[in-house]
Amino acid sequence: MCLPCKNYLRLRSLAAELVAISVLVAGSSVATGEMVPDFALQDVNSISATYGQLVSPRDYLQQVSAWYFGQAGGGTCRTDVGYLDQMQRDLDANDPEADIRILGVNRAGYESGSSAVTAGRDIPWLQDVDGNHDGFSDVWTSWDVQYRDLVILNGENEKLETFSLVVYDLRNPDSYDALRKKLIAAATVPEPAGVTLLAAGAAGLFICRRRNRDR
Ligand SMILES: [Ca+2]
Repeated sequence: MCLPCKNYLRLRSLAAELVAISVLVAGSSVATGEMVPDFALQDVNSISATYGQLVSPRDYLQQVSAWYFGQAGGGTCRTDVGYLDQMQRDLDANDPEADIRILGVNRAGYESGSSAVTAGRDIPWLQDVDGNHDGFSDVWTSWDVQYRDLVILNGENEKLETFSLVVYDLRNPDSYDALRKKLIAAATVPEPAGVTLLAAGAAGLFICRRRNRDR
């Protein structure tokens, strides 16, 4: 084979390797606004409505959902799940129209602590696995999350943001309120473009007027 041909084949092989590497790197993180990778994990919380079923984020399309990543066994995780369970009850009771769902994903290797973490709490608790035996929890890897991250998704399963309970511990009422407001905001449909709401007097009447009508 001629030298230019060998060089061409070598370059083509190198390009293919670079593409493969870039796909691996891209697959290891989820950017804001990007649809999260799908999965199907078993709900191991015996008092959850989906106990024993395989649960997927695609089950929550058309709803805002929030996914907590914990390690069952420690008191911190049990405390977090307690506050998230309280948040779910709070939202269901006071803002049912928002239809927000909160779930937990337990890191592979922490299976033995699940019963303690979920005792008395009925949010789904999904058990992650290490199916490819690389030593890392599969969904934790594909969603690129850290311990105590809460990933908020919109109704298209696109990531809105990651709310870290390490930074915003829910034992602090300000953190609890901040998360609650974020979830409600995520579930609130914005006004159509070009339309404004104008307060009309003390009666609290609102008039909807097109922004450019009087221009
Ligand atoms: Ca793995």
